[in-house]
Amino acid sequence: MAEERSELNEMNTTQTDHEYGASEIQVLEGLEAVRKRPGMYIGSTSSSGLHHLVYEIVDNAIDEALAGYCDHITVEILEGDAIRVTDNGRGVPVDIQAQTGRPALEVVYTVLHAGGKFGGGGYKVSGGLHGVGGSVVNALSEWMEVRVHKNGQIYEVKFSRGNMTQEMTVIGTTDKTGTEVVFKPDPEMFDDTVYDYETLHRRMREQAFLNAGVHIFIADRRTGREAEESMHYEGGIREFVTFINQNKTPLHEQVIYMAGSRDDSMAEIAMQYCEDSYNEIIVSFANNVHTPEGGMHEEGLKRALTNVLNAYGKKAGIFKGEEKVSGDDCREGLTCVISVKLTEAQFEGQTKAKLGNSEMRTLVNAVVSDKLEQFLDENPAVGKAILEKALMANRAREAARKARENIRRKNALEGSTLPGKLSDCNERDPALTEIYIVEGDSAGGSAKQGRDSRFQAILPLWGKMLNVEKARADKIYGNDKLQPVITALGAGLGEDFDESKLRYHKVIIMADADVDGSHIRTLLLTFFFRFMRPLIERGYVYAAVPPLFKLVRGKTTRVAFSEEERDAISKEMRGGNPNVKVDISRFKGLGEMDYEELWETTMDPERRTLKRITMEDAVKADAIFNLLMGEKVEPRREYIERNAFKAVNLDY
Ligand code: TSJ
Repeated sequence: MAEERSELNEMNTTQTDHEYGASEIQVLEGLEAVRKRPGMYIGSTSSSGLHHLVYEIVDNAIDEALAGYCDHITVEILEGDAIRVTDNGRGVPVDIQAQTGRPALEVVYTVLHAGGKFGGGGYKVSGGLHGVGGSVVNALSEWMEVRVHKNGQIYEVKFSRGNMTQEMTVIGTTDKTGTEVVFKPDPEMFDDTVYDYETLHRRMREQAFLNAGVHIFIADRRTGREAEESMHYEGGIREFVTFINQNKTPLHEQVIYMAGSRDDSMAEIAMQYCEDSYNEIIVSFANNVHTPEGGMHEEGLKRALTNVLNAYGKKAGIFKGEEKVSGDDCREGLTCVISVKLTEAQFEGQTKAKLGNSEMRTLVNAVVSDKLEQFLDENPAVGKAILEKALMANRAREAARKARENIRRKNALEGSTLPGKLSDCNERDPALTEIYIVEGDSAGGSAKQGRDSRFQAILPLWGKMLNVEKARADKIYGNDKLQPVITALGAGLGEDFDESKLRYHKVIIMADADVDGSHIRTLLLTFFFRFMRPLIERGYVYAAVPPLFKLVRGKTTRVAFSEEERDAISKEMRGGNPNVKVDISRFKGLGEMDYEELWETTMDPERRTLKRITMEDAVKADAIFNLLMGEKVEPRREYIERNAFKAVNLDY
């Protein structure tokens, strides 16, 4: 029977007059569709899609935890970049389903959207971006094995590229219950099949914060990369806030926690202000899915926060006369995590990362209005500190506006002069021009010599950049490191940003693949994200991708952008003869390349690679920046050192 089924899975779809039932044809079409258009199911076939496979599987275990049957989840990266996910839940059901006549365990992996269709007892709230499950991962895996511990027995089923290669078989006995899934992503379906431990670790930590009490263990078992981490937070999103604020000084010790529910939905909010931050960090989730573009739950929070703080300022006699504070004032220095759970989440926006359900605005607004007022009444010292901070923000914003007006007036009188360090290009049409923002003096020199001055401008940056976190808009306006960037781009910043004045339609960050380079990239991206966001939203910002290796054989020189490419080129240059000598060296930085090399590998539009910066990249940079820019210096150093190498690909 197993063989017949795999034959069925491979048969041509036109062959319909067959002895198998219609439901099985459905099975075939389902998984073929996934392999034909994988992007529809997992977003993309890049690294992000590859990691998405793991989230899809883990989401099932999280569902089991939310249903109250599981409290330990293990995620392992195995040798060869296979993934194993194990939980101690009830185990996927193994009984025969009436509709298909097959064990549920087989159906889960062969029918699209089969997950959650049976049983029906669980409260299904978790779910990946696209709400698909084990069958999609199965379809995109070179092989996959599932073992279920249940009823004292171990059941096993195996697949290859979505086709069942071993039907459900009892392979032993057990005294435990749970589900184990092992899969190897199909190299035919993905650009790259190497997993990044930090990416998975970050996501699992997030899930551990969002699902208080669940133990999540993650391990990298690949030789030379061994790592592991155990995560478990009884405090849930309260501890998430503490984690985000770890390098900052809280304005009040206790994290404010608010929760409430209505019908089938619930909302939890945790927040804390920091005295040494002027930045707003709101991290929101719907059904455990991150919503970096915000949405209705964030709107509910903002509305309630502004109303409650204004009412309290008046009531507690903190405001003088007609004083009041704006929404922005109320969020300066705020770190807030919102998590809502609802039955039919609607994800909207460009990246489907924005929550559209308006009932969540009502719910979060109600919870915060009610609980925050109560908290402030019970903790007047905290109330006073928060209101005073908001008032300070209000005054600073006034001062900043005046400073901006002064500068505008000055510019109108004198005409704005371009920065002295800028080597501008000849072309004037922004659609045809690009600017390289280059780290370091020597690299700046080579870039200037190597460029095509008809359309490429160079702006070198050096020295430590301003700590954007601590600086308000007024300080940034006058800062001598960022000022040249602002004037060279010519479009202003903040509320005054005017895209039509942008002087270059490609803004290219060119920095080394080392710690300092990643620092500069993070700073610039964070700066653009906070003060020139349309620049990123409209796709004007790029990262240059300099090569990592240089290979020389006699008079022939080639470069490689990765270790894999280096090895391939080296083999090619030797032409199969191991005795041929190819000299391989590593570029330690941009400064080591002469101007011709820099032009050929990194700047020539015909030959270079540019990576367009997405909002997702910028959001990540912003988050890293927050982590890096706290008061305490040591954790920051360690963090940069640990991640410096990865920052090469902006893969934070
Ligand atoms: F993705 C997946 F399907 F492969 C998968 C599912 C992967 C992993 C790691 C875990 C799971 C999973 C599924 N863990 N626990 C469950 N539970 C059920 O499927 C289940 C068990 C019992 C009942 C019941 O009503 O008795 C219902 C369900 C949905």
